Amino acid sequence: MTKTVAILNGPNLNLLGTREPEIYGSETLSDIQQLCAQKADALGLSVVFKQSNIEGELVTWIQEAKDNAVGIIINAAAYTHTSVAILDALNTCDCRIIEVHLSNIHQRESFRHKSYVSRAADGMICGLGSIGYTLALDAIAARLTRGD
Ligand code: CA2
Repeated sequence: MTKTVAILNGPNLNLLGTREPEIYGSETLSDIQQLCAQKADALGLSVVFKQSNIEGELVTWIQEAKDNAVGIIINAAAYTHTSVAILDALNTCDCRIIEVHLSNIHQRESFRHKSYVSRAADGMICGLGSIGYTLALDAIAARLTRGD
């Protein structure tokens, strides 16, 4: 059976491509979803790609991924910097967790420098735009191949 990676996106990422291209690039979230689907296909993985503006919905999806996915790629957007609920949910998961941000959060306002998600993530990729998502898929595939 094909192994599934859950790619979860937080608030306002549905607006990608409509504003602030200098920070987030000009691709839409649907463009990123397509990139991820192509990459996953090449790696022999399947992806579930979701976005929500609601913190609790993201928590529910993390709980679902805990039982169904071999990895979680998460861009929790602004909840990255605030959400203990998302951290607690991630901490229940045994699968690989990669945190992704389109922008380099460390070059931005100081309130973006703290990430609750990072405390649960195996690794974090930021500042590389949409490529960060495909690199995260590569990282999960490599670790599955190595068996660790
Ligand atoms: O760089 C990232 O991927 C972020 O997770 C994006 C979040 C931000 O709060 C994080 O600090 C870093 C914001 C997503 C909002 O995206 C928009 C896209 C277009 C127009 C308005 C917002």
